[in-house]
Amino acid sequence: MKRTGFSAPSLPEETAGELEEFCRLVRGDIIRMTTLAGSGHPGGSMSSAEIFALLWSQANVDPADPGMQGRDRIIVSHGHTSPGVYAVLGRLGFFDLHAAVTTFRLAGSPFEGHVERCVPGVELTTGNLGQGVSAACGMAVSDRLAGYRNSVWVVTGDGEQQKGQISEARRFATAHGLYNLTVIVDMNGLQISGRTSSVMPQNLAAEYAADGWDVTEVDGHDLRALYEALKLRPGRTAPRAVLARTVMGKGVSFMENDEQYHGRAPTRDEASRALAELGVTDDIDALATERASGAVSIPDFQIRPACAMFDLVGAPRTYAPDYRGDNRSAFGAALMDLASLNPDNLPIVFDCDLKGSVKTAEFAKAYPDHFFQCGVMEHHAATAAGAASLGDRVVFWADFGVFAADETLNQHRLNDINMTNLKTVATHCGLDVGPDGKTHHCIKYLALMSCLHNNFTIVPADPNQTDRAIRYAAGHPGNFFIALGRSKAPVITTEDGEPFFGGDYRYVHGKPDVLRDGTDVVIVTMGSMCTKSLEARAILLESGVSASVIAVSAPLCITPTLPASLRRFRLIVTVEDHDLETGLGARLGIALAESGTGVPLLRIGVRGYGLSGEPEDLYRLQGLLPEQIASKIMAKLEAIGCS
Ligand SMILES: Cc1ncc(C[n+]2csc(CCOP(=O)(O)OP(=O)(O)O)c2C)c(N)n1
Repeated sequence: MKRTGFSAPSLPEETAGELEEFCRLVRGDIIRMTTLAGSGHPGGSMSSAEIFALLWSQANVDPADPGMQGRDRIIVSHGHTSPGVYAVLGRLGFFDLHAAVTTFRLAGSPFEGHVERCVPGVELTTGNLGQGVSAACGMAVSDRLAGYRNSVWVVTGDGEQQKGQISEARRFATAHGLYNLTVIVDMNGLQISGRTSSVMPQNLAAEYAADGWDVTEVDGHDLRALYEALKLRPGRTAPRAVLARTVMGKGVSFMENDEQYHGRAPTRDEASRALAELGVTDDIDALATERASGAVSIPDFQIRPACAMFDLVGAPRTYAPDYRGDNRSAFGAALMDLASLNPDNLPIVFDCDLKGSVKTAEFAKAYPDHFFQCGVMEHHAATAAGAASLGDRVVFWADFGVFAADETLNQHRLNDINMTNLKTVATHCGLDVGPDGKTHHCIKYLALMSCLHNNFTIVPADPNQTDRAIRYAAGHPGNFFIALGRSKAPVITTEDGEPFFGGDYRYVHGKPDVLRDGTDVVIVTMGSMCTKSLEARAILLESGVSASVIAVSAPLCITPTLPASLRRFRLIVTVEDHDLETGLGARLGIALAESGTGVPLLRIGVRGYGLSGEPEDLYRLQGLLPEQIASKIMAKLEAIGCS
């Protein structure tokens, strides 16, 4: 089939004929796949068939080299239409179609119920609706900065358009001039609960136009008309929305316009009738036998984790003991160092209207082309920044903790599943935020980040460790979440008065740092509580109690060596500016129980929501000041008969 790259003035007639036949077969594949699996989403797959077929057959993509540099990006946001996607990709030679048909939704198969990024030709795993347009924006951003002159295509459902994040993405695309972006909405008019117009009325043409997009309406089953709507138009001055009128279940009379086929597979009998209507051979029984035999061949597709990183992260800065600054400023300074060390491969930075507070303002001023203002659109920012990191770039997103974690967990989760490479810098974590009050106290970020499987969470203790942690994240692949406070963070020193995390100290993820050694009690702590714990240690010493203080910068990465090293103490204490039930103490408690340490544990942390007030006052209310920590430890020692 001839590939035009959408640059021919019209779809060549021969190709149009071939594609019509192609779509008939694709519909047969969708029926066979879903009936064999006994589940899936045939209705939307069949309404999107022409859109998928036209995009993957005509766009600048190569089945023999799906990861080709500078390729067009095709993102399927309504990921439940995976049968349609797999049928089109298989038929175009991205992989063996037979494997997709026989193993769709079979445990162990990469052909999962929603599109998966490990499958050749699929740019992004999707399924939780509403994120594809944001992801497309992120890819458009990183591809533009890489100098590619490609197109970015997104296909979405019309019910999906109800999701608010899509309106965020629309505004971002216009604001940042992403004119190579085309969103194609499969307007089949149905969703799970019936007609889209009655589930939630919407005027998509007006909404897209209001946000500055070019809007075209077209018959989504007419390949020639669809091509005309999608073809390249040099000199575009707006992103483009193509509202494609389609029919759910298109091609099979009894499935057409019936919402039950949104998410129900045809029965065996229905499948026979459907295949007969389509003129496709009914081989389902033979395929079912093959599927049940356990002898089906399952392709071993592996997801390619995004892995851009800087070789040059530079010499760390050392902040002297008398330095009075906050960790977020240390982040801003390290970011500027990284940028000046990598002028040809600058980091990309996303912001949500907080650049002054999160200390990316200097970067924004120096490198405006690499700085992406998202306004108050955190859901969009999280997805777009994650997707931008799939484009071989080091990407930072800095925001307040409550927005960088609590507000956007779902987006982080999709990034995590896609194995993106996003460095999220969450400032304003903990009660340390102070007077803004409880809505702004991010006190459960460890609980939230522990929902992810491929994430590195770092809680630096002071500006020196922050500097090194930022450089570490920029020099290592993977999603990072770096939790910083708001207040000035004293430089932590050795007993000799030298910066503890200065000089030759290098950040190693998961390695606890023994700030002070002692014999009776060990205080395991993190972030802003390191200083408070050191002060508590001094108070304890006056009462004759010798305490170790250990800083755990990676509280979600507690290795067995830590509990083993704590056996020698009479009491283990955790101190954290974080929710007591879900933080460091809880994590360490599990590790201690699993290792059979048998040493009593005292957890000190935040209980419930904080109030509005100066951090020191909020800490006092929660019993987190040094003298309070010390007296809780003394009381506990007495209770366990160790005073
Ligand atoms: C965030 C999110 N909410 C809910 C769902 C469950 N869900 C899956 S498909 C769907 C309806 C989508 O309708 P539409 O986009 O029109 O797709 P179509 O019915 O045409 O396939 C819903 C609510 C989901 N996958 N993601």
